Order: sequence, then structure tokens, then C-alpha cells
Amino acid sequence: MLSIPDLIKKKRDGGELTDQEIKTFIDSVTKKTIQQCQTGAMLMAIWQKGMADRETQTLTKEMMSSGEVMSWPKEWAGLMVDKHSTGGVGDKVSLVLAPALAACGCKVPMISGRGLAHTGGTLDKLESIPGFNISQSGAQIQEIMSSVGCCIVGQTEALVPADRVLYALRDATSTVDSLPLIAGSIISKKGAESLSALVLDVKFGRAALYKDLDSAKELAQLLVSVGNGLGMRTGAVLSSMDATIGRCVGNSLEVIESLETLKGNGPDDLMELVTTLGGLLLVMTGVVADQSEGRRKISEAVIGGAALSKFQAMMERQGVANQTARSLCSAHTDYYSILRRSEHQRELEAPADGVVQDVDGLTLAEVLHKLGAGRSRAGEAVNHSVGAELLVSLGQKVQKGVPWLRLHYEDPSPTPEQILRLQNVLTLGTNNNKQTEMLVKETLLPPR
Ligand code: IUR
Repeated sequence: MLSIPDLIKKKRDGGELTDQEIKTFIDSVTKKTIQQCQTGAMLMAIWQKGMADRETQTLTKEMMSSGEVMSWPKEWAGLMVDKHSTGGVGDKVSLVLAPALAACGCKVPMISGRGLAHTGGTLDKLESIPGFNISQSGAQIQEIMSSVGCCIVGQTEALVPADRVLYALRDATSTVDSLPLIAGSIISKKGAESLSALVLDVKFGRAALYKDLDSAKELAQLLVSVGNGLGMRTGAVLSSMDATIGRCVGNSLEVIESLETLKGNGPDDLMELVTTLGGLLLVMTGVVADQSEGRRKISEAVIGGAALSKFQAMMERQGVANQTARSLCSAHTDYYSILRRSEHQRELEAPADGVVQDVDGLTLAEVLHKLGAGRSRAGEAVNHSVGAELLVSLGQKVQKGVPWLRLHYEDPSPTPEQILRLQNVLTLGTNNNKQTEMLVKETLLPPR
């Protein structure tokens, strides 16, 4: 049996680790018998030399087995589903998709994350709702799944402990952007949810982890192959992430936009993502025969209000007072009587007449992050009320002086430089052709 330094050397020199050697590495990480510097060195060796598909598959399986693997009642077999997004600006898809899938008869034990850097986290968004409790035990999750059909919760201590250690060290050793390490991290956690089907929203573009379609596709193919290798039907969509998803960015504002979507007033791009991802899951679980039927079923669940009822029930089960949940879901609610509104708002005006050609979602998110909407380190607090509403859409004709962005801020106030950066988020031009490009560029289905 090779020692840990020998394993590091083997990988460093470009060798392929055996299944047993990968197991030894992950076991020593979980049991904390390995020194941190050795784990860091192994991560860097993996970052530099990569892993063969078999190694990535074994790494993922061993990470998944490092902790508790959830189990579900037999009668839910085939219905357990979830989705993962590689992170976007204004990405509130989970808040609409989870209840829509539950309304279609699926079981959705959605384990989500918090925002880091410029991407927002689903848990932070939900925590802007007074009382919403993302910490639920395994037994509570079972109960919510049984009574409602969906929950959105944080990762428990018991789930994939190896990832907790590796993820923190990847951050500290500049090894986050390694395909096998990303695949191991994402898929091991979904594997531990014991899913029947998983859909991945892999983003590409200015505000995404991978900027170009080809690299995003490489990641998507690896995630799909590793997910299927673990026995989950896994598919992926490649969707562009240049502007924002919907018109609101920031935790409370995104909850409001999600609720409006669940009341049938959602923006087209958000609905496109929700119906595409949901439709794919319905195909993979066999609830429908094809993608267009899946899309239609999800769309009906949203437009017809069934998904809103599920969201209300989920809020109630996860700690929100019944009166509050009911009020948030009523037709003409005053959201700000429940969600905190920022102390200040400021509208930015269009500098000239023109047609909206581009909205730079990354710059917008970076400025909002500095104003307190996001966090730079795990554990930091976020200000739920900070955010922005886009008041125009791509292809829209605007006149000089018309407000195009409403900024919601508190302390700190935006500096003149930040206002300048925000002004540069909007690009006006003369091209009158309304942009109707679809967000979803490609779909990868699991092998039959
Ligand atoms: N999300 C995860 O859960 N793991 C990762 O490695 C990345 C995002 I990047």
C-alpha cells in the first residue's frame, strides 16, 4: 500500500491512481488522518495532471460515501429529483422549479448553497423571508417531502463531510477550477440525496464560471457522465449567462420576482429556464414522454397556481408563520409589509436615446456585492435588502433621462466610481431588432 506522500508523487508525476488509492486518500481526508499540507498538495497535483474519467468516477463515489447517504420510502422510487446550477446573476430558478416539480408529482429534496463572490445563493434568498428555516434534520426533510413534496434546505453536517474539507482547501490553494474536483464536489452531494434524476444548468458567458460554450460543455459532459455513473439519470442544459436572469438581483428582490413568477407574471427568460429544466426532469423520471409535454406540464403548474400553493406549504413547513406565507402568496400583497425594503433607492437614467443592446450582469453583480448583497468569505452576513431592479429589457427603445435601473442600498452608499461602473452596465445602440435569442443553447440527455 502506498503512503500518502507516494500517492501525491504518483499523481504529481502524471500517474493514474487506482480505486483503492483514491479510497485511501478520501478516507484519510474524512478521518482527518492526513495533514492539510498533504491534502493541498494532492489537490494541486490533481489540478495540474487532471484525472482519467474512471478516477473522477471513483473520487465522486468515495466522496459521496464519506458521510450519510439519504434513503427514501420505496413508493417514491423513480420520483426523487433535483437540479444544480453552476451559478448565475439573478438566478432564482430553484424557487420556482422546486414547487413546480412537486406540483407535477415529483419529490424534490433540494439541498442548496449560499452565495459566494458575485453569484447569489438560494438559501440567502429564502432567508430574506422572516422565519424561513433552512436547517432541517433528515427526519424533518422526510416529513416535508411527504406532506408537501419539496423542500429547500442547507447541507447537514453528516452529508459528504469530505467535500467540506476539500472545498475549503480548494479555495485556499487556488484549485477550485479543476474539472474532476468540481465534478466530485457537485455530484457527490447530489448522489448523497439518492436521486432518481438530476438536471444540471451549466452556464457559460460573461457572468459564468466558464466563459465560453466549449469549456462549459466539457464540464457538462463530465457531470452528466459521472452522475449517470452513480446511477442517477443525469442530463444537462447549457445556458448563457451574460445579463441577468429576470429583472431583479439581490435577495429580497429575487424572492419578490419568484413569487410574481409563481403568480403567473414571470419574465420570459426565467420561465424558459424553469420549463426547460423541469421538462427535462419530467422526461427523465418518465412522468411524460417528451420534452415539449414536460415543458407544458411545468408551465401549467406555474401559470395555474399549483406551484404557488406548494411554495406556500413549503414556507409554512419550514418555519414561516401561516399568516405571513398566506399574505406573500396572495394576489395583491404589499411585499414590503413583510420583506425588508432597503432604506434608500436611487434610479439611474439613460444617458441618451437608444435601443438596449446589452446589460452587463457581471459588473452589476460585482457592485451589488460590494454594497452588501453578497459575501466574500463563507460565514459572512449579507444584507438581504440590497439589490437592483432592471427597468428595461434587451431590445427596448429608451429615451434619454428615462430610469433604467433602480438601486436598493443602505450602508455603504455607492461611491461615485461605483455609480460610474453601474452606468456602464447599460449599452445603448441603434440596432432595432429585438433580441429574441434563447438562453438555452444545448441539451445533453442521459444515455438510454
Ligand atoms: N459548487 C459545488 O458544490 N462545488 C464546486 O466545486 C463548485 C460549485 I465550483
